[in-house]
Amino acid sequence: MREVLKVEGMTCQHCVETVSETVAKMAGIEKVEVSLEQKEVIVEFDESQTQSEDISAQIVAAGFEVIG
Ligand SMILES: [Cu+2]
Repeated sequence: MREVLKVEGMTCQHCVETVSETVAKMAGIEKVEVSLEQKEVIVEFDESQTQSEDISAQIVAAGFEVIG
């Protein structure tokens, strides 16, 4: 499953790395790409192991805002 999340609050490359690492270490994540310019997190994951809500929750817990 591929999902594009709109994420607010990323201001620099360090934020991008924080979000990437936070998502990448979750179970079931196959691929994660973060675009600072587009304010997007593109994630591919195994739906049997995680849900987009769980991914959003982890991003929020890391200090960012997920829109929608
Ligand atoms: Cu930053």
